[in-house]
Amino acid sequence: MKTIAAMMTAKINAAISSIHITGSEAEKILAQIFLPAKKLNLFQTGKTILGHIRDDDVLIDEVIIGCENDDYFTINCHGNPLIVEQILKCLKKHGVEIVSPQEIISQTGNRPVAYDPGPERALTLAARIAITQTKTLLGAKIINYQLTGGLAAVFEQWKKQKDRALIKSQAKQILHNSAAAMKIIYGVRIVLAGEPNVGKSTLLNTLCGKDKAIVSDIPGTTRDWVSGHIQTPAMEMELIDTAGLCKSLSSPIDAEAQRRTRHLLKSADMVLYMRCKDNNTPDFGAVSVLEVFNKADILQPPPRVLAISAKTGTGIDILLDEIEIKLGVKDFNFRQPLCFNREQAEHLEKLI
Ligand SMILES: Nc1nc2c(ncn2[C@@H]2O[C@H](COP(=O)(O)OP(=O)(O)O)[C@@H](O)[C@H]2O)c(=O)[nH]1
Ligand SMILES: [Mg+2]
Repeated sequence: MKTIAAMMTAKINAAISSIHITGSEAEKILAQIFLPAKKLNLFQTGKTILGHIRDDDVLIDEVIIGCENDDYFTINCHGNPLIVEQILKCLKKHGVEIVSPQEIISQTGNRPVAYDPGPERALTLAARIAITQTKTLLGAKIINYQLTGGLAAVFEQWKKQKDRALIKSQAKQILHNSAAAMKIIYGVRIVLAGEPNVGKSTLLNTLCGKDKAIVSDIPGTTRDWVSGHIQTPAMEMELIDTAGLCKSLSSPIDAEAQRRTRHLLKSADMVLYMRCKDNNTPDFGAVSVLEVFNKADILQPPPRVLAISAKTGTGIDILLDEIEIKLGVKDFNFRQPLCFNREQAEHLEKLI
């Protein structure tokens, strides 16, 4: 097995960052770049060793090396992305291939793990990867539940189940509920759409709590799309403010802005269609649409519509609630069998 390493922690300034290295040459390479503080028996499984990483004779950082296995080590260095980068460069110089955390997890998952033998390993492995990617704590709960109850339990039942129709209907139900679970785990993209001047940029700014997009009463102010991330109780939403949809275009730049808006609309999990008058909502094809009437502080909304004021913030809490309801993530019960990645969902589709 070739020797690979990955940065396992985020690229931020923190107390500690962790690089994992594994492979047949891992120990040999570490011995070349690591100078222990005390001369001990080097690299005994289960031990941690304090020392320095050196690139030739230049000291990079004081680190603690954890010896997880004969061929698996963790380098726990100070949490500065510049230091991590230096260590990775040094490893690369010694022939180590730098890979993603997911890759190192799946590579090492191929060999026996003492506490997790048997076919459940695939699920455990997928969970380890997904847990590094989830955008919410609820997402982590969903993933972890699948290992004990959830998917693991259902697979056990299915192995003994003779009634194929029952398996099929259960699989369909799981697949259906998993759509919301995936949104909770990986987040959603919501595109703000509507005619110029309805308050799309104002809403983005209000939701993000920042002046991200330029607000003005001149129609066509927003041309390049602007995005922001916000967290609701269940999800992370990427909100995208777009150029207003309009039929009359005054310049090629406007035409390009419209083209980009239409492209973004296709990639959305949901369109938030904003308006300030009683017009019809355009057809957005298969994408789910939530309609909202804005400027309720100065205009009279038609009956039975979700009315807000992006400017004053009135109705914003209800709007966030409605978004969660529409996407099926509100008060989501994580204690149920759910797919937490695309591959699992594809397996279920095939099974059905
Ligand atoms: N009274 C009031 N004015 C708003 C509201 N939302 C936006 N506006 C105003 O409407 C104009 C257009 O807003 P903007 O966010 O740029 O609209 P966009 O073209 O859809 O992005 C600006 O003058 C905003 O201050 C609102 O809820 N109430
Ligand atoms: Mg705008």
